Amino acid sequence: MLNQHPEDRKLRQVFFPRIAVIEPGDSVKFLATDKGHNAQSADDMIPDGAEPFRGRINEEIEVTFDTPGFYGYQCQPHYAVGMVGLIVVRGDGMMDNLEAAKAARHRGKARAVWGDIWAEVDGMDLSA
Ligand SMILES: [Cu+2]
Repeated sequence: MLNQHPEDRKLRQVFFPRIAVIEPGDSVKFLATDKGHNAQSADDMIPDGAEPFRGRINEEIEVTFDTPGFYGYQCQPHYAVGMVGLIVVRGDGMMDNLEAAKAARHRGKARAVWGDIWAEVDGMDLSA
């Protein structure tokens, strides 16, 4: 959770990296490197049966991901300026919620950032 992108200083309020590809059972720790941010799963952007997560501001939460699929998340205070990210958990059934996650509606700059993220995902080889 950063106030400024480490490689493009014009970009403010970012998760870096904003896409993480992991395996079932892996954990992700959201580091409060800069203050004033949180990480929480986005409504309608996690697989069926997966647990939503929600950290408090400045809280470093560690989340274990067991269900394959696409998990959108965001910083609550900076959602509208596009502070969002994606975790991809590979494995059987991982593609089941891709279209639903892509179909989630967004506002503000989050809409453009999600467009960029999905374009990046479309160009990735996610097979094992
Ligand atoms: Cu933030």
